[in-house]
Amino acid sequence: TNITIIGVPLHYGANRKGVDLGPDAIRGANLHDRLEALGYSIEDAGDLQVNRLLQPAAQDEKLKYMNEIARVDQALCDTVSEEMGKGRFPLVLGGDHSIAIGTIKGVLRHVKRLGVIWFDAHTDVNTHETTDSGNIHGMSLAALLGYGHDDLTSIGGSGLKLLPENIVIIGARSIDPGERAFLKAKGIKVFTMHDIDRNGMKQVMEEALDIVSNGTDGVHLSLDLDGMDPSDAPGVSTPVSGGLSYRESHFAMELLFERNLLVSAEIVEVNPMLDQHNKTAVAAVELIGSAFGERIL
Ligand code: DIR
Ligand code: MN
Ligand code: MN
Ligand code: MN
Repeated sequence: TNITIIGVPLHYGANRKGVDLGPDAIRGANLHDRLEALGYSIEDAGDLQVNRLLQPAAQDEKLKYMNEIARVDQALCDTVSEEMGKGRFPLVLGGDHSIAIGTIKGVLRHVKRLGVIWFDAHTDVNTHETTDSGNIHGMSLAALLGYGHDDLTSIGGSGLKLLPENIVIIGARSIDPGERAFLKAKGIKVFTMHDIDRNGMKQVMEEALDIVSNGTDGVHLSLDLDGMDPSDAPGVSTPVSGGLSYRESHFAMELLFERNLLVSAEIVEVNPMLDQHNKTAVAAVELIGSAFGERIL
C-alpha cells in the first residue's frame, strides 16, 4: 500500500485554538517513519491552506465559520479523491472533526458503498437546528448522511452519501438530546461506553466490523482522539471522562487491521495547546500504527 499524508490545520469547527496545530504535532510524533517501518511507501502532501486569521464568528451563531469550513472541506474532498484516483491510501491529519466531511466525500467518489468506523466520545449528528454550541465539528456525521445545511451536505457534489446501516460509532458517552432522537430515528448503531463495559472490546469490535463490512466495498476510520480517556489523551478540545483506555483503543485497532478492510483514515481533534508533552499525538500515531499492522511481538 502507498499512503499519502494530508494535513488540514483547521480549528474553526471546534471553535478552539490549538486544534489547527494537530498536523504538525502528529508528524512530530514520528508518523512517517513508523508507517515506513511497517513496509508502506509514504508521501506527505503537506497541509491544505487554511485562513488562520478569521475573527470570532460574525456569522451564523448556529453554523460558526461555515464558509471557511465548507471551502476547506471542498479542497480536502478534491485532494483525497485525487490521491485515491492514483491508487493511494489517504491518511488525513486534522484539525477538528468537521474535516471528516471533506475526507469522506472524497472517498465516496471512489467507494460508493462505504462503511465508517466513527471512534468518538460524541456522535456528531447535530444540525444547525439541534446544536447548542453552533460548532460544526458536532455536525459532520449528520452532514455526511445528507442532513443539515445545504452548504455542508452539498460538498463534493450532491448524491454522495453515507447510509445509516453502514456506520458504527464506538466510545460514545456524550450525546445531545437532538442527537439521541436522530440516532434512534435513523437506526445508527452506537457502541457506547456502557456496551464496552458490559461486553468488552473484543465482542464490540467483532460486531462493529461485521456491520461496516456487510454490503460495503471498503471501510473508513474516523478517529476522534477524544474517544480515548482524557488520562491517556488529554490534548483534545472537548474531553469527556470515562473513555476508552489506552489498551482498549489499541486492541480495537489491532482487530480492525486483522480484517483488512480500510481504504482511508483520518486522525482528528488533537490539540497540542492542551496536551502534556505531545502525549495525545503520540497516542494517535501508536493507534494508527496498530491499525496498519504493528504488533507487540
Ligand atoms: C457537542 C460536542 N455535541 C456539540 N461535540 C463534539 O457541540 O455539538 N464533537 N465535541 O466532537
Ligand atoms: Mn519516505
Ligand atoms: Mn468527533
Ligand atoms: Mn468528539
